[in-house]
Amino acid sequence: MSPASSVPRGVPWHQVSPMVSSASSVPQHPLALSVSQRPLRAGTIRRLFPPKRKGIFPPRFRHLGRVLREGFLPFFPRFSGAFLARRSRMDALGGFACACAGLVLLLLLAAAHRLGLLYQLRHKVDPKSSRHGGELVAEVLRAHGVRCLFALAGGHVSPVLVACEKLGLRVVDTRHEATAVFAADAVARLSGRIGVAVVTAGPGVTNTVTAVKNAQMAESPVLLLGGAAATLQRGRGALQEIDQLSLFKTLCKRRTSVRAVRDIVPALRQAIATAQSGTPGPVFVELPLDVLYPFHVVEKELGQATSPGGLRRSLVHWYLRNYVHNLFAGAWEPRDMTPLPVQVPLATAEQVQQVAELVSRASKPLVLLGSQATLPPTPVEELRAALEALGLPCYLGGMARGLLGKASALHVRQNRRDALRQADLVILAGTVCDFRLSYGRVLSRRSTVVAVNRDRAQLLRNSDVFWKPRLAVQGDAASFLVKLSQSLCGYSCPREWLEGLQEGDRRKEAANREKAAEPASAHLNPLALLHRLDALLPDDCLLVADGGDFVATAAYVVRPRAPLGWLDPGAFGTLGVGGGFALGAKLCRPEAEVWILYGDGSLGYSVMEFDTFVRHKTPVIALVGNDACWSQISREQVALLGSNVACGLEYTDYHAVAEGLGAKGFVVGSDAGEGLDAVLRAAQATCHQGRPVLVNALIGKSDFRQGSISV
Ligand SMILES: Cc1ncc(C[n+]2csc(CCOP(=O)(O)OP(=O)(O)O)c2C)c(N)n1
Ligand SMILES: [Mg+2]
Repeated sequence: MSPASSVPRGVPWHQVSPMVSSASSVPQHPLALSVSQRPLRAGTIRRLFPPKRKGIFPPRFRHLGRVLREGFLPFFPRFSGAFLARRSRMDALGGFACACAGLVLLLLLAAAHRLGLLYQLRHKVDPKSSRHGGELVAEVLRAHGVRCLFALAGGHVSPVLVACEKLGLRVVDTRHEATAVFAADAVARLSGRIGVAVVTAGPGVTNTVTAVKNAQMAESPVLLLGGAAATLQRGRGALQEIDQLSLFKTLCKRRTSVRAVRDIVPALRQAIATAQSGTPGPVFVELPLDVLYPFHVVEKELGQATSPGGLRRSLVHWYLRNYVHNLFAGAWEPRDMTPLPVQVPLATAEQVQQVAELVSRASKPLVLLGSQATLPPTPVEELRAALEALGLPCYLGGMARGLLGKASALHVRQNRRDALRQADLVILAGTVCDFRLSYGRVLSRRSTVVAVNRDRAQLLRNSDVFWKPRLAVQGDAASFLVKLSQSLCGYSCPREWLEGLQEGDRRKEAANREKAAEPASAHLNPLALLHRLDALLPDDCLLVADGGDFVATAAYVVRPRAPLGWLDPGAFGTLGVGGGFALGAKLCRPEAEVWILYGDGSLGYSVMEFDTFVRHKTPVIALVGNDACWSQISREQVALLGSNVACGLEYTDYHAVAEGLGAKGFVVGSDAGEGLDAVLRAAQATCHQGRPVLVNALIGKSDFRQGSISV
């Protein structure tokens, strides 16, 4: 039997021959068969090529290793000793040549693959086509049910905007990129679809960072499309070039830079599915200039930078030409654009049953619903019906405000801390034990706590220190509550407990009304203003909250009328969301009366968007609680540190600013001002006539929020 045939197939050479003592026992590569027979000592082989751990390299690499080993060894007599002496120089040269040829072939194939030459063999370029990547972007968006997108123009993204317009998607251009993302965030929250913002490269993208982080904290599925320098000009000093993917590393669930036109569709489908799956959040897709413009434009700009002449120039010319062809190879082949499935984690039937048993045994159960409970796929109306069927008292926070309508016997609004102290069962449905629940410290050690959240980190936030769940369910809160209500059919909550909580609400609200009746130091009492607003709001209204003390006061006084009737920034506490949120909201619900409750400080971030409201015929009403101060900060800064530095503002004529931008402005609260009700009604009437309105309400100080935290 020849040495070669004694080696079992598929077994690595070094494993077959641990001890080599004679020529007949040395397993040899066919290339080496006629080489002289003096044995290479086993120790030498092992030292030079220690056995590799099984399974690290795929078989083709192991084979390559063998070829290299046997081809190269003869050229290193110092190492291979007697082995070489027994092989003819010619055979060794042959082996070496074959190994080199194999290596070169491999390298050539790798280079051809990298340059796209192999792909181009099967997928052609159509140099005459005037189609461009922006069209593919628009088609994917339309296939995903996107009806409007928010943008601020830039040459890098013009093809996307033009294609979307052509396809009938509404392109709403804002005055700041952050507004575009805030608006997309609002659309995502209200419509249950992906919200889309398109911004230009560099500063356009960097301007969105705060809004993207806000969407991440609010678990809102936003697709941010950013322009970028041409792939070919990366690192060569292109206009507005910056490493955008790194920027979003900690902010987005997925970041992709599209490398060729053919990759646009799969990249977008995957990004959208990722944004909506699990715990929703923002995703970023970077679309470089040369994957968005038509072939002839890209070729002109990039492909023929140098005309042939001399080898070096010819090579550069060939490289550029091939690069551009590879960008467009297979670009217009038909591709599936339909949405990929969205994954939603669900509670198990056993978990639901366990909680049903806990509820039926509890005498003082309580549900705390957070924003996550409003996420699709469960429609909010179905969740509302489930909560009403369950009959458990509920506190509603964030986007869940309004879930039970304007006046529900189950909706408890006040004295949450006291209620939590007394409750024997607390269900945290999408509510997180972060600063809003004093990191879990407000939960009583005596209460049984059940937490439901899609996100594991949020589910268990601070459970290692301040609280402990009896059951932690990683799943969707809304569908969990729907199933719970089904398994508790016929259950009724102990009456005394519910009535006690309702009585607490009545007492607190009576006290608030008394406070509202007190005259303010100057101008309007903010509580009185907000009570009047609450009295005048129609059932079909939507409230956007953007401010400090004034807006936080409103959260206690003004009652959202229906599910998804309240939008606030969420856990990131970002000032400046108002303009964008209202824009997105009005586009989703054109019939609704959309009110922005602004602090005067917060208004400054997005007051320019009145221009957008006017141009895009999105009539909203802004009510500005103008106290000439960044009061929420000032309140504690002065008390604790003794200075109002950087917290003072003026009673500025913001209504005049709005008028200057084409909206209608009112002022109320000044001595010469009209009656409050009359102004609010006039604002509503103007809005219904199609004109955006700003009511500049001058307000005095109130101690309503004394002791509230702002850090
Ligand atoms: C982008 C951003 N900057 C700063 C803050 C800090 N901050 C929180 S509340 C607040 C004051 C808000 O003032 P205003 O909008 O006038 O409302 P007021 O408290 O006076 O009612 C500030 C500056 C923030 N939350 N977000
Ligand atoms: Mg203020």
